[in-house]
Amino acid sequence: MPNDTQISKFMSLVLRHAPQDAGLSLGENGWADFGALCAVIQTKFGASAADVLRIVEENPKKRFAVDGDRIRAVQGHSVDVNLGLPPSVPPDILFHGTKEEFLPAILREGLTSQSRQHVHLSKDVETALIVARRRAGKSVILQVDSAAMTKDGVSFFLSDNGVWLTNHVPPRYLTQMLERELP
Ligand code: HQG
Repeated sequence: MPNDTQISKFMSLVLRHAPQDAGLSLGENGWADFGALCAVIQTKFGASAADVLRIVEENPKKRFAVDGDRIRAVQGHSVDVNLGLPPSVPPDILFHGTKEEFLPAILREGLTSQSRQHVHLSKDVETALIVARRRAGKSVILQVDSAAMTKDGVSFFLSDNGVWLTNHVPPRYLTQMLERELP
């Protein structure tokens, strides 16, 4: 029986970071050939195309999208892809969950995309806390004044799974939330 989490992690690796590891390439807007990916997964994990479709469907964060004979990760890429998302107007405030150890650099340079293509922002504190808690150490939540950024002409993009993306958040738009403000 294939392990869904292992397969999902492999799909994230291939569709976001290293398509060449599976002998695949990402085409326009990050789409890859669904059949070719399934063939690799069949060999590596013994899982069928139906398993892959189920994993896409059941993925708790809806990380993947299938469209006919193609599949892509909806966000989180490190490889240079243009997802083709139109700019969207975000809620007035967005949130970013991170670790205390990154704060000095963040308050100096702002939020930068690091190894990914975008800075990832959450629509609520709860989601931002989940993002922050993926890593060990003290979690910190930053409020992002997305209304002011929008007013200043900065573009935001909404991924298909509800993550807000932008290129850079300069420090002047960031406010650290106090512990007592957190849920
Ligand atoms: C930090 C998961 C130093 C940033 C989540 C973060 C998300 C800085 C880390 C998605 C910095 C980058 C993305 C600066 C930012 N100096 N550190 N100037 N600017 N950082 O993983 O937001 O499960 O690339 O705070 O749910 O943690 O993969 O970004 O701690 O949506 O689908 O550098 O990944 O989704 O880490 O997470 P990441 P992230 P998936």
